[in-house]
Amino acid sequence: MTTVEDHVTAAGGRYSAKDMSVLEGLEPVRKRPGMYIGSTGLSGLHHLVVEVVDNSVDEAMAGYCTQIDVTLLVDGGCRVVDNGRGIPTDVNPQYRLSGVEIALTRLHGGAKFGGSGYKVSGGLHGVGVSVVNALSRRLVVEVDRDGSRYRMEFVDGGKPLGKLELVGPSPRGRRGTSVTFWPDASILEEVNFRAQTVMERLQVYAFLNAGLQINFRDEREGAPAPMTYCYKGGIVDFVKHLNASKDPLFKKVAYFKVAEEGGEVEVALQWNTGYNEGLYGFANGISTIEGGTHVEGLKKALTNVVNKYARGRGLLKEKEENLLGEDIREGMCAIVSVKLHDPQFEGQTKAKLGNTSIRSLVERATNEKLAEWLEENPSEGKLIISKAVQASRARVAAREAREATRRKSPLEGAGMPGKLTDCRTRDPRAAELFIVEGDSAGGSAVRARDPETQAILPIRGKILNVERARLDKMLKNNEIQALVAAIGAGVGEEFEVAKVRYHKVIILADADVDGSHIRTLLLTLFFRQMKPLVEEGHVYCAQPPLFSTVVGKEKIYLKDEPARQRFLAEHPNHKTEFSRLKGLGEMDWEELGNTTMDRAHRTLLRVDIEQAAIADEACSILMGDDVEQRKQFIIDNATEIRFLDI
Ligand code: 0RA
Repeated sequence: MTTVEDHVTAAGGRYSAKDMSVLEGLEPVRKRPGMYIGSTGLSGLHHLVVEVVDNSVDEAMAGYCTQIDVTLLVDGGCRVVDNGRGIPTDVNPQYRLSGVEIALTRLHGGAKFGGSGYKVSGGLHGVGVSVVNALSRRLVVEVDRDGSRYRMEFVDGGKPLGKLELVGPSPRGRRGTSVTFWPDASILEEVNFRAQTVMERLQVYAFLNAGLQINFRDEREGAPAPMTYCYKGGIVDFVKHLNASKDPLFKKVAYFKVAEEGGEVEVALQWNTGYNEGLYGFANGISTIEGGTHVEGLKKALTNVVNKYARGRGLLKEKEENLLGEDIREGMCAIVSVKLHDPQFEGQTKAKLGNTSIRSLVERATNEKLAEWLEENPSEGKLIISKAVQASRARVAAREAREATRRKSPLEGAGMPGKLTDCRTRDPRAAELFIVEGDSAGGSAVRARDPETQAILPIRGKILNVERARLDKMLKNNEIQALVAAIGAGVGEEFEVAKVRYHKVIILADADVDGSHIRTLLLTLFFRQMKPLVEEGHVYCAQPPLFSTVVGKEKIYLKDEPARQRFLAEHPNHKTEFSRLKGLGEMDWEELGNTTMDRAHRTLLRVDIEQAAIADEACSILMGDDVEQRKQFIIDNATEIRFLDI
């Protein structure tokens, strides 16, 4: 947790440049960028924005900043302006460097990074900006402090062009920091920001910091309209927002906040009439998609409180069994946001909170505060219990349906679905499953595949929309049964990612509207019923090329419009027309193999969930009942339909 005291030095003075501990220069960042930002691809690129905004958000959490402006510039830069205290400008006597120069050119002593690039120290100032500087071809920082404006510029990964300069007085009353950076294309594979990704992240920041105003503007061509994110209700608004794409069970949102010496917990809960559970954890503003102690604490106390309440009110009879946690959480939408010193991030993607003290804090807070809320809101309490009771009945029905599926198609060997053309290898790490739309494309894929490692499962037409069905109904659908059996790791609560038979599950669908619909249906199924499959990065989308053309005797395939533009730039004399490939059906099996399946030539998109809550919302809107809302969503996102951050 960042508190005001954190920035007051031991001597009791104001935090200034002399208090910044200095470790080392920026070479390690340029040598091993992945260590600091997770990857050098798109997600790493956006991590740079996050690192800069994080510092401004820290200022806000400490109570010194109320507004952050993020702008994507026409020339490829990104500017982040806040109205915080401003990075210290005075010169540190030991290092003879200004605070600004230290913050931007030295890896901070307190900074530690996990494998995925998450900041493990959470809430420390001046940690991330130097990393951003190291990975930028140019960076300009401006600070308004004590009535003066200072400026410093860096090039080529953090080389200062001169010293921190006093450029004049600050505009009237202005205070704060402005960082503008241009990511370095010689290190990053991708330097084109995606407005949508940045916006999602900013929205989450705004939800987690009640009252903080974040303005987003994209000045590039074809950009979405400017957005302002500001939520007076904080995570209560977050929950309302998530449930707005669903049908809330009642209007109120249960909310409580408890702050103690060791940390702070804030919870907001609401139920909807749907069947999914949406429980999102954050620690120091970082999304913990793998859960952790805060989420465990909430779940445990929730089960306990709701059962006690149901018994106390006679809503659960003496001879009836306790409600299970999963029954109570059906249709629940909850945010648990904790702030703590020294958060420990664990797990595969360093997105699981490990601090055990937080478990008991969340548990105690929930036991006390949620019980109070239920006492004060008996009609809501009754609705929650009656929904959970229905869920428990459906759970029994689903178990029976699952058992029936299992009997029909045992998970191993001989019981594989008839339509599956399996690969020979039994090593899941090498094995790939292509889910192919339609029997004819399925036939081509079978011919084109590498039989050792590539399995093909054709699926016909539209699979069932799982967003609108409970598990028992889903499991009666043949396409879903075949998928569950082929992947071999179960489904729903019983899904065990360790048992998956293929480490790459690849959706191969057309690039047209029908193809994207089927892709969305499949992703929804995976996201809702096999979430670890997505979380652990086993789900991919194949990318059949959109264009082909001929150079001499050779047929060339180009994956998308930017690829076609690049090709034209590289071949200015190219005269041959481009044909637009409409679908998998237009390619013969050899073409399909060469362009889309062969490891040497294909490009796969890995599906990942950075902001699980937002992905959940996209899922609900795209697959739910509200047609108007879906239309609007598609219109809003038309330039770039992004789903689950692919
Ligand atoms: C170190 C100390 C103080 C503020 C900051 C860093 C700071 C860094 C960034 C980066 C972006 N915006 C920022 N705003 C502030 C505290 C300074 C004081 O005590 O006056």
